[in-house]
Amino acid sequence: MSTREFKDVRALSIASDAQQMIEVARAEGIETVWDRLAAQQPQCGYCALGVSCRNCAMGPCRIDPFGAGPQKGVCGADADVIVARNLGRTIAAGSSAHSDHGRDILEVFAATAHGETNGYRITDEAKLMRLAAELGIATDGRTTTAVAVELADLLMENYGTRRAALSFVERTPKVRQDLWDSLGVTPRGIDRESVEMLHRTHMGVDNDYVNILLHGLRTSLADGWGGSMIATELSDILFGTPSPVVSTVNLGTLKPDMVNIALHGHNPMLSDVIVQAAEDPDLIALAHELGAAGINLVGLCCTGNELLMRRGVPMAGNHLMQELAITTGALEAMVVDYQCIMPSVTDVAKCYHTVVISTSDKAKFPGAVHMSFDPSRGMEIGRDIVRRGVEAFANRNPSRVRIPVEPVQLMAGFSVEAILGALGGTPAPLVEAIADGRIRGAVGVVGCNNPKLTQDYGHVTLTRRLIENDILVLVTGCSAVANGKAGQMMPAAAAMAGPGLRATCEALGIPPVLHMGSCVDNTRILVLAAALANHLGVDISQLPLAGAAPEWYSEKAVAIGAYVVASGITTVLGVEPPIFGSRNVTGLLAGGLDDVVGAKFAVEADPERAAVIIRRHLEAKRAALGLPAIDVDTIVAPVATA
Ligand code: BF8
Ligand code: SF4
Repeated sequence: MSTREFKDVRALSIASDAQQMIEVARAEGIETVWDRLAAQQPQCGYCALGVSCRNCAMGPCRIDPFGAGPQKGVCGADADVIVARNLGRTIAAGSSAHSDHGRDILEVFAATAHGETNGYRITDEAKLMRLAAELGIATDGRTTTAVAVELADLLMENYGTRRAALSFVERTPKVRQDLWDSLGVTPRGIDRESVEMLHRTHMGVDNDYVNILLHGLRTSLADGWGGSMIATELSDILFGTPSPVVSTVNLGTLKPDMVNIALHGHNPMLSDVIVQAAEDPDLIALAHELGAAGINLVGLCCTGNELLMRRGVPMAGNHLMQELAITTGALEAMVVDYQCIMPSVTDVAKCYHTVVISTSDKAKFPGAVHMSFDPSRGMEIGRDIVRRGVEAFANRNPSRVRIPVEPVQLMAGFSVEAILGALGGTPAPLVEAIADGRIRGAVGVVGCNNPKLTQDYGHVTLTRRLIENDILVLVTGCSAVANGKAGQMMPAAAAMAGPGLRATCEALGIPPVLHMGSCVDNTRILVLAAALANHLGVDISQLPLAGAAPEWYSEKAVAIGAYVVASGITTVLGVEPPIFGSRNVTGLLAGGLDDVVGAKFAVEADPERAAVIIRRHLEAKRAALGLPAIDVDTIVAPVATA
């Protein structure tokens, strides 16, 4: 690596484990995501504004944002069309990623229903029956298998062109369904909307930026109320619906005397079997033979969240920790499925004894061992993977093992079922607490890490400001991991909350920051929002709710933001999306959309100011509902001391 001025690690991450391991990587000459970001500077200004297009071979084209150069691409597309098309394709990619994950779960569910899998069963039969009944499938006197087969068929139809609306659209308030119908954005088929977006954004199809953006909302809704929701619901049925569980988080979850295997990616269908396989006495005996005290599984990213939520598996870290987990020298294997897995992990692994094991035929990694996943031999493959990890322990160099911190405790497992259970089976107590002002509202703080921002600072700071102002925070994905590392997710963290939220949390024994799962589990937040709206007989957009993605990076996050807004929940982004090259697109998304769907986007990189935007928004919603509200002009950011 070339000699370069390194930034102070405190500017890169607020997490001590990350700071220490970045120093180790630097000392050992191991390149990380932060080094590559620095090497990419300056990044392309046209792309950052969204005004470059390479959709056809007459291009690539770009629009001069200062007005001096070209204002149209070769085909005649202007900045509005180019920005809208790029955003539309981003939403389609994100929606496709979630929805294809949902399809993989659905296929395993269908195969399990037909008795064709090994290592799987219907774990939550009651949820299966509940869901089937909700979707109009007869359940009385029928076997689990018969109901599961019919449910699988019905949900498969949701992917294609055989429906006028996706099944789960019915979960939204009628007034929202009517609104979507009137706008022509009711999602019809999960695959269909993404394919149609690719069609519309081909040269010379949809040349109206408003029309493209509306279809962008429809494409995202096919994710939120479709593919992602199917992933969540069926994962619960197959692997169990989460309930509160205490576990640990950060790189301290790696154990110096044990075989450490990290499960990284997004889909629980293989990793859940691996958790079972790791209990195999023969494999544990093999670990002992090689001198290890046992087998320690940890999670990374959303596969980690899935396992944490359902099985209490410790969480090693969020997105920016994947390379650093290897630099501990204590990781025998990193088992990856798909999404958010940096291609660089195999490069870092080459500097250690770590084996990277890829498992999905749609996600191969040069330098990894590929062990193709097949649900008909699930348990056997799970055992083979764990054995591979155990065998790698023999190659460990103990002098290179550096585990930087002690783990921190966190509570996870807040499915909607668990939250309603804690409330006594109905949203009424939560509604009452919101109505009388003990809780001012609820905010979903979700999404990724992005090396452009100090890791975890946005998540942790925004969350702190919200809870201290009596706002309940719901977290998923990499945000949840950040909050967990910062100690915001144990019941004792109620002491950090304002008096109303604190009293409510203490009465229920819950933290003020509720871990609702992986990124596909953002649909749990949608379901909860719809349940609150239906309970009150109002639209989702009338509720004192907001979304935030302080450190987002991925196309999936764009799809999530779009479906949250299209569902009526205003969302604040901490990283600029590439739309600012079009004043019209920006104006619509950050302004006019409020009149269309009752919610809009805001962009604010400073979490202190984002907290102010959100608090003002919640109080305005409270006032409109006739609830006691704080004068928004009195809500201001703390004066910076640095
Ligand atoms: O789906 S939050 S970095 S790991 S995209 Fe990825 Fe973002 Fe993390 Fe999970 Ni979600
Ligand atoms: Fe250029 Fe139009 Fe082709 Fe895009 S679609 S590359 S703007 S000619």
